[in-house]
Amino acid sequence: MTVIHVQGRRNSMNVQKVMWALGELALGYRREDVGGSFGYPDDYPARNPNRVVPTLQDGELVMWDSNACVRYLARTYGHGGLWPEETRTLAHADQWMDWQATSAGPAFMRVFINQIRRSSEQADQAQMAAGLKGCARCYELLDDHLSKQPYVAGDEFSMGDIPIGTMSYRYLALEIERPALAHVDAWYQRLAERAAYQHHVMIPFGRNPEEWQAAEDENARLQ
Ligand SMILES: N[C@@H](CCC(=O)N[C@@H](CS)C(=O)NCC(=O)O)C(=O)O
Repeated sequence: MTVIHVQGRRNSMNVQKVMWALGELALGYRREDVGGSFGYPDDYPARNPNRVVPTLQDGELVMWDSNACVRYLARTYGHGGLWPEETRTLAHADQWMDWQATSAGPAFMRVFINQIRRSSEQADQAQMAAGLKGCARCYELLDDHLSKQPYVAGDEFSMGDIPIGTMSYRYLALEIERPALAHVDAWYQRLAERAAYQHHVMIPFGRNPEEWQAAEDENARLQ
């Protein structure tokens, strides 16, 4: 049986994308706590010169960058499911993955870092305000898109939902200003019914650096 090795702490959003994909595909896996307060093994830079988590190993293949890892898993193990067979649907799944990485993700990180990872004294309010504005713009666009179809690439759940779905658990859980997002909320409810999403993504992350660290400790060793 295939056992995929993932290096990365359980409370990393980028690790969660890969774990969720593994869960959807019902693949065997072993996750190792790496990054954050767990630090990095000495051979990590040789495996991942980008020196962030996650790193995925499947047999001889070692690779990194979360959305690329999700694509690899979907293409290798999820034809007709996570990996849509129809080329236009596949193109849209791909598009929304890149959009998460290059548009929605950077805006969200400005919010998340200042709201959770920094103390209120350290928070950069200008960066936070810019992040909130960027997120509102991105989520209004997503809401409009999801008013026309149940999942980002069409009628079925696909790999396209994974990066933005992972981020959305946090965006919707934060105590921040958000526009009204009826269609995003309905899509999120659909994701929240999925066992792999519940297990790998819907993980409480606290409200401040102390609670964040406590949650990181609580999740150590959990698979
Ligand atoms: N583009 C990379 C970004 C990875 C990244 O920034 N990972 C964060 C965690 S979400 C990280 O490793 N932070 C440092 C650490 O945890 O030690 C990916 O998508 O995999």
